[in-house]
Amino acid sequence: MAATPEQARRAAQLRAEIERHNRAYYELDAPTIPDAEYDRLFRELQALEHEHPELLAPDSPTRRVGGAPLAHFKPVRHLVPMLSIRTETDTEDSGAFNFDARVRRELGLGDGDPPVEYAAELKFDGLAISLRYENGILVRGATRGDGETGEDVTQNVRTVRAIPLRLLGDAPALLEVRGEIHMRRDDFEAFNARALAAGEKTLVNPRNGAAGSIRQLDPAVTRKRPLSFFAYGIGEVDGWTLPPTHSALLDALVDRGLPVCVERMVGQGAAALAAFHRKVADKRMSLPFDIDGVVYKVNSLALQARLGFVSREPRWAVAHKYPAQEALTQLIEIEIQVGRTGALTPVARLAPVFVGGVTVTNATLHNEDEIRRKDLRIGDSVIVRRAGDVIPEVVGAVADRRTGSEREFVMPSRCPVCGSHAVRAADEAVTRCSGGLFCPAQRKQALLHFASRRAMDVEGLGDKLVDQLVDNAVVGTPADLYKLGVLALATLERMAEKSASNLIGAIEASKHSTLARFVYALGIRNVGEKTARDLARHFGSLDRLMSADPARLRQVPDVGPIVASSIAQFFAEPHNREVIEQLRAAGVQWEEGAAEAGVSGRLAGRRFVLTGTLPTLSRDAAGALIEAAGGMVSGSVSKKTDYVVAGSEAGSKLEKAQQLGIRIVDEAGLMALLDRDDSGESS
Ligand code: 5U1
Repeated sequence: MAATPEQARRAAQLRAEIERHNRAYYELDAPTIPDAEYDRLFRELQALEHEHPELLAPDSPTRRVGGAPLAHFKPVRHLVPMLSIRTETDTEDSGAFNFDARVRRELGLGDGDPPVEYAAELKFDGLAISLRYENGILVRGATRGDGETGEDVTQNVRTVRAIPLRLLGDAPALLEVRGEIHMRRDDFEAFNARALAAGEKTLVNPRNGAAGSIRQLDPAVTRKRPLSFFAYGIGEVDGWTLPPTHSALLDALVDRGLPVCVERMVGQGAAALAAFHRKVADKRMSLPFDIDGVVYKVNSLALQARLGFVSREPRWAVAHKYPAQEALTQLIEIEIQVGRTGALTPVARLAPVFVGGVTVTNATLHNEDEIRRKDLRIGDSVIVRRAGDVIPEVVGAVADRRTGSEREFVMPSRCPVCGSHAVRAADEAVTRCSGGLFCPAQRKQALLHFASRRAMDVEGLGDKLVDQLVDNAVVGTPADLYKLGVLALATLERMAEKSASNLIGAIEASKHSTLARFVYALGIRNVGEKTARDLARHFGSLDRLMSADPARLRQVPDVGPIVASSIAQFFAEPHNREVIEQLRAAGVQWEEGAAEAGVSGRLAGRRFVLTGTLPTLSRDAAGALIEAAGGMVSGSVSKKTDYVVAGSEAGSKLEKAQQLGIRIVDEAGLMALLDRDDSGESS
């Protein structure tokens, strides 16, 4: 059934409204309706067109979905060539002055003549495109190609919502609009975040994102890419009297609904251009899209015609570039840096490359997941980016350049500084050195924390002194503090004898502490003051705490799996245990108590060793029962052992217990002990 006039009117109204929203979004950067409402209008139009195909106008926004994939792009001849632009790389003002001098010479202007009027714009970092509008309708989109012949990318161009499918107002018979397709940085980041979450390939940078998207044979792929567009010139025109200046031409394009960037100006002479170059340089980083320079153009179209071209470059325009923000170099090695907190950070060692105005030789790679995500291999050709004052970043690898000799990066299992185990918590991206008390990279941090007021409270041991003590190799670990003498301190800069003896006094005083403070002072990751207090209260003794496995640690209120494994890893590291032993040997002490559960527990303070297979209880279950009653379970038999619980096939531990005359019980005996404490010896 044919559409009613009312339906035809509604379709036209929807087309206009949807395109108005597109313009508001892409030209003015000011969305006028929520996405859901936009989608509702779009679906309404789609339904009308589906029911009445005669309503499907060539400029309908529903055509933005594109057609079937192509086998290849058809060539398109540009009757008005798409020219390239001469580049001034001189980063100083001279770029503008050189250009002005050339223009004045070509125009035969002398010193007494008035300044030339120029238009200045941004040079977008994207892909040049030519859009052909016939009687106001977009009929073709073409890439620049070699300037004479480009590729027909109409299907893809139609999917770009920033490009109007129909011009506003009275349309010339023919108007070719030239401009740049680009990708905003926020769109690029959002796209990559979504791609990452979906396990899909990410885009290397906004420019490659834009160029790669337009050259996709399947428009369905292009449609999913968030592309934007700015017009900056024209090609073939028919049926339109051109305005007298370039700036007025751009205004006329705006009137016809084309997005033109608002960052542009008209000024007289070179000084105005140089000022624009500097102003844009200052705001370059805060622009929502990448630019690689600014463009200066003689504003008068008549003067442009007089100046003409030289080897495909107009004499009336120049691009005044900024230092490149990206460069290609080689990833020579990935090394590990250990931070003050023990984080192992992979760092890219790069073949020196000039980028963003400086020579870059290193860039942080953050963590091993980041290396996997970017699929970086040692030996790769990589793109390095340095935007403004931002730390250089390795954007990605150029996989095409691989030779096969590249190596995968493997995170080391030991800290490269101290050799302690490197561990990565299940929920963390960062790998850390577990030798917090011992590792030279963490020394200063460890000492400052150890000496801090709420830890061991060594008054007078601040940043500067710790720097000196560590830098002069006077102190390595907290245990070394207790070996310090006035003489060693007096060798330090600005250390008077009085302050030295005050410090020695403070160190001496700190020997008498509490278990909670000491545990906190160890600087175990995820163990703050409260957790340290809870641990001290629960275990009552450092030995009990040090021998507790994660399951046992989790019995402490508020200690979850992450904290428990931090603690267990810390005490599992022999380097840390050594320093703790040295601290105790130096006289650091506190009053120990019974384990919390053991206050009323029958096995408080008793040491057990489990060996062999018990008839009903697993080792873990038996251990948990002992510990719940305040006892301790250790792995080896010594004179300090009170009981050995032996099951079937008990081996050397049982023999040793017999040799040492330690009481041996079986499972039934253990159960009796749990009831009666002191009895239950097996015969
Ligand atoms: N803004 C702007 N970019 N851009 C690039 N204008 C402009 N003009 C160009 C190019 C290649 O060429 C014309 C000067 C022909």
